[in-house]
Amino acid sequence: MHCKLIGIPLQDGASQLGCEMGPSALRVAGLAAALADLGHEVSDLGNLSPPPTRDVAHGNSAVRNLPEIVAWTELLADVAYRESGEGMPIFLGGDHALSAGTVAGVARRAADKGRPLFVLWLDAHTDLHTLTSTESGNLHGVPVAYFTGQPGFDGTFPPLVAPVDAANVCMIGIRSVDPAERATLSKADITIHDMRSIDEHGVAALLRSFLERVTDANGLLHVSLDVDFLDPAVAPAVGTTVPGGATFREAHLVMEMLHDSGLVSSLDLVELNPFLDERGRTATLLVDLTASLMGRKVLDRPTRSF
Ligand code: DIR
Ligand code: MN
Ligand code: MN
Ligand code: MN
Repeated sequence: MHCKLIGIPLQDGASQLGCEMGPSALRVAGLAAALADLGHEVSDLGNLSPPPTRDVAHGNSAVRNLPEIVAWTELLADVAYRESGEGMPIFLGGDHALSAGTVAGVARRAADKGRPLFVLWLDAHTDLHTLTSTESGNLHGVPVAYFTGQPGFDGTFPPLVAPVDAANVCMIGIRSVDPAERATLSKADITIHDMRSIDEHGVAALLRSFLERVTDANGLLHVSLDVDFLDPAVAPAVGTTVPGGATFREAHLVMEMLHDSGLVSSLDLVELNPFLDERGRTATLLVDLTASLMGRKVLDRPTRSF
């Protein structure tokens, strides 16, 4: 596989500063070498430069940094479209607002190929706010609403070439949902597995049924991994920790099953805030999880054993 590392030094969507350093921390933790050791060709495309902004406004005065996020979304939709033509783009965040652009771009690519795009959203949060409903005003809380084509983004965010069907989105690890997000969830057809669901059924059963759907539809699969999917005890380097997250082994199992599925075509690694890390342990964990997704394993198993 040709892995393309694309650094996105974006922090305007989060409340705390520091995600801008995420791409550097992932490089320092050895991401390129870990992938090369697995036999992949690796191209590090460097960091994107913050794009120029223009005046954009919205009636909700709580919204923060809208011109910056709109400009990044336009840029990233183009970059993601271009880089998903060949190989596997790995987007190094940067806060989760970047997924508005990366998912929009890979969805456009999937549409070109005549294949449906599926999205696996690994996160404590559903990130389903609209510009109107967000109370914090932090735009890392809106990407899913945008790329699934919920109303309220017209006139600010770029028009979507190919909205993702909400029925093709699966969220795992959820444990913080705001009231407005709950209302959207009750209308949209998103598959959502909260932590209780993981506790009751095990993450493998939940993921397996989703991967079977992707397989049956001949879909492409984008994985968006927010650091706060993980329990803060193993991944402290994130501004929005929520207790009771995925364990080290649950997260690795997800990545190992994703590898065995052979379905993943693009990946976001987001919300890493190196300023909040402890001697690089969260960055190192993200590198190890990515290695599991890209084929590192303890013992060989028959392929497609998910
Ligand atoms: C909260 C927190 N739902 C908000 N969101 C996120 O600010 O809208 N935290 N995405 O990581
Ligand atoms: Mn998120
Ligand atoms: Mn989150
Ligand atoms: Mn089947």
